[in-house]
Amino acid sequence: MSAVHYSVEQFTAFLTVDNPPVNAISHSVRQGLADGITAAQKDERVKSIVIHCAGRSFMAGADIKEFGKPPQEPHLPDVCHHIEACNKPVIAVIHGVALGGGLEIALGAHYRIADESAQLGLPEVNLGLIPGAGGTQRTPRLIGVEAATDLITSGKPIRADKALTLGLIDAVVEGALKKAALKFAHSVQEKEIPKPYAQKPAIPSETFFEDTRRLLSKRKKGFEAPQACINAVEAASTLSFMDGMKRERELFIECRNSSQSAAQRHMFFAERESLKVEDVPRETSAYPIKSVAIIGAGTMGAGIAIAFLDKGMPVILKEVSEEALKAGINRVEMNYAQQVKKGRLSEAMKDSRLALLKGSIDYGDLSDVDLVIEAAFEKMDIKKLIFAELDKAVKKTCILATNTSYLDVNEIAESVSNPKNVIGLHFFSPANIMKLLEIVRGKATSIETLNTALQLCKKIGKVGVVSGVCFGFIGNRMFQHYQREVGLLMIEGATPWQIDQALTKYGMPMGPCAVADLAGLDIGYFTRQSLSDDQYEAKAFLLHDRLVEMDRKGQKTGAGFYDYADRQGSPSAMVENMLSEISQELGIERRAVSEAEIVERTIDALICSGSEILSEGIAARSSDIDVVYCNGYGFPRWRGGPMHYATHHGKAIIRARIEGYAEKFGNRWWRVSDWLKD
Ligand code: 3H9
Repeated sequence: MSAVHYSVEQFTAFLTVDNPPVNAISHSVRQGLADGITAAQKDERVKSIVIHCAGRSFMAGADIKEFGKPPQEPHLPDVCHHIEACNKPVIAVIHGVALGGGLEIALGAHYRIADESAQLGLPEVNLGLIPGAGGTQRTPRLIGVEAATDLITSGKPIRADKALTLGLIDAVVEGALKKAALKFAHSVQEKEIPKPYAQKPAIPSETFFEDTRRLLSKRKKGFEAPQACINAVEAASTLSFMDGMKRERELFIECRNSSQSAAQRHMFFAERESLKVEDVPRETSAYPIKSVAIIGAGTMGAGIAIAFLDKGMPVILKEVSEEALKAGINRVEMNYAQQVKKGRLSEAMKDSRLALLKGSIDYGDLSDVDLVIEAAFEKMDIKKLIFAELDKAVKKTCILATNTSYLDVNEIAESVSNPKNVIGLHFFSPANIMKLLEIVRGKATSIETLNTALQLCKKIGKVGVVSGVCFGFIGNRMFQHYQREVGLLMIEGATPWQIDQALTKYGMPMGPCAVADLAGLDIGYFTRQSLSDDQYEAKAFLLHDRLVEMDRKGQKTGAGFYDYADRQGSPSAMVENMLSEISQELGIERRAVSEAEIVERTIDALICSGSEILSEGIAARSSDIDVVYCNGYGFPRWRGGPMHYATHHGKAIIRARIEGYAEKFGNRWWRVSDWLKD
């Protein structure tokens, strides 16, 4: 059955695309549109043609699921040409979103109208692609090179009113869309068909393309697609339309076949898959969450509060004393004041958000909230006491969540009478900015509680991943192994700056030693105090611990791995000497460590522990681990996360390396689990 219906009303042919859920332009949509245009051209009753969509939106772009399969004719650029070449006026009528190929179809039409809620964009760059159906050639001709470059390289959609101002659409319409579509169609059916794409667009300045390339190479470091986007837009201003289209096609195919695009498409689906839990069917009920209390108003608690206030949810911040509470409220206020100062938020928005915030030092004030998130000290005794207090104070249906990064959620749940309502909600700092939310499912957590957390995650705009209970859950457990190899490489001969350089070259936004300095070396120090020697490789952290003990705790104390005269930091001769001493104490002869070894051992450590996590069922899918690493730990998205990287690089190669490490260093940490054997 065709995904495009043909009907005629009042001299107007309606081509209605109906391909739920988002009207992705699959083969059947392309064929249906091409056939519909041909039919309408021949249909004597028809004087104008409307392309519109059923369901919640206009077309959200090419069907990404078809990438990687053999392409089927008609290709999307040809469909757009066919629409453009039609001798009757074609009007695209947009509601919801018009994205990627969806907007390109609309650009092929002679006119575009949209309702007020519509959003239009070319997000291909987020998938490692460029717009490949004329978007890079028609957009600059319509709205100018600068605005088009912004739309195409940012990938961010714009609202209908802005699209109208830019000239991307012809009108914003109110009321019933079909009626407005007919009215517009009647108004243009006797007019000459516009041909806006004949002229080359003017170049804003001689250095525009070079400047933009330079800017993008900094802003989107490591990503190839933004550069391809700018090359395609440049072609629009130097070549004829048809030659520009050819150049766009070449660049599109190059991107589509690249490993970066495969990785970014993998991430697109991984982020949608991660909130699907096998034993939580769609019909599972969820508790309504209309208010939330946060226990602990430190940096993390305040960040979580902001994440909820930003979504218009009332928050009670609970602290142990008036003084601590005042400091916590101040953290939230300061954050909003900064946002206003930077022009990101209006004064009125700040006030309306702060009006939703209350403070308390009394558990009795939490009797009515729907969700409590505990963000207190990372100590089991403290957490148990808090949960026992909460058990007495909150209503029966209240969800009790802990933001612990490492501790046993099952043990915490033992402190309450209804452990079914207990769950881990592990936010990443700063909690109002970082996208990742690890949802930790305890052994008693009910599917209703879990489903509530899954729904909540979407509501507050986070990317969620469900983890089972283990020390550090998915992210921090793996990170500890990564840090272990960093520590071991240092005592074998590498310096912190050499390690940071190798890993930033690999694509990490910061090296692990610079990250540790930024977060504060004391954080890991306190966590390690609670571990026994058989839980971690103590010698790998000797330098870290000694630095903390001499008050070199990182940026906040002006020194850590690096010396900080400024935020950049510089290599420290003292740290290098300390490393030599540690190596000598351990009887290790320092040697030259190559960049390749640094990358391989640290990334292999992530993959090795990730595959162990999968074998134990802590993560449901390897792609969930990728979602954690790309959204919480800055793993380069264009590599698709450590597990995608392993698959792409070759599991057999990684497996052989791990077997080699096991032989050399022992199999305490280096073990090949099932996922790698697969
Ligand atoms: C392109 O157009 C290339 C052309 O320039 C050139 C070609 C030659 N295809 O996100 P949601 C699925 S590249 C296939 O949860 P929301 C999605 O996987 C494309 N499937 O909903 C999910 O499936 P499931 C450029 C797609 O309301 C379901 O739809 N376009 C596509 O939060 C619901 O999605 C883009 O990059 C697709 N294009 O957000 C737009 N899009 O239910 C990508 C979605 O099985 N899409 N699905 O998990 C989006 O940004 C969001 O999905 C959208 C809806 C805003 C549309």
